[in-house]
Amino acid sequence: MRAADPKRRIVALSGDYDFQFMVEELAVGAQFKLPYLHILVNNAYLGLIRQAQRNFSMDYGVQLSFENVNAPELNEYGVDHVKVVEGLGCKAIRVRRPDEINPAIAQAEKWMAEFKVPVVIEFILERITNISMGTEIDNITEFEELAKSRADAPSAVGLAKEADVEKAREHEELATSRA
Ligand SMILES: Cc1ncc(C[n+]2csc(CCOP(=O)(O)OP(=O)(O)O)c2C)c(N)n1
Ligand SMILES: [Mg+2]
Repeated sequence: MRAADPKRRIVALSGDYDFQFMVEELAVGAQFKLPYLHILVNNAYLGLIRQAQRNFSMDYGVQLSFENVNAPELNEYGVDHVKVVEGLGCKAIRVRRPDEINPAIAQAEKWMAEFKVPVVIEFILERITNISMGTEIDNITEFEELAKSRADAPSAVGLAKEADVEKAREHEELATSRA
């Protein structure tokens, strides 16, 4: 895409596993100077497959986590994607907190302009979350209670301002009372 359109902003999005099985493509981006922004959402899991296995009470062969002897600071998130990306001639930044996102994007844009290579921003996510899904937009299954307060999802919603959470709760109550 970048080769065909040298100007437009390009953003790719992948999970950690689909990133790992196409990772060699990054070297091609470095080789031919094809800058784009790649967002990598890392839950150290084949998350969708883990969720599908719940019906069989299984959590088998879908974990990507392990203690990386070269990178203990990853806290058992396994592959050190930043080092892999750098090894392939590209640039990478790891983000753990929402307030790091905007500075990371600004840094990525600088690097793309300067080095003309792909830049990966890795977001470290919670390892286990169940995605809402269904056959129709009005037939969505929630696999767990909606997170309504900090206590429900301390590492996610807990980072939102309490006022925003309150607003979301009011909105939901209104929608329920209309239904
Ligand atoms: C080429 C290919 N191989 C295998 C699959 C089957 N598959 C669907 S989702 C998935 C796991 C993806 O894991 P990850 O990228 O970490 O995303 P997550 O579900 O954790 O967000 C796999 C292997 C596929 N869709 N395409
Ligand atoms: Mg994953």
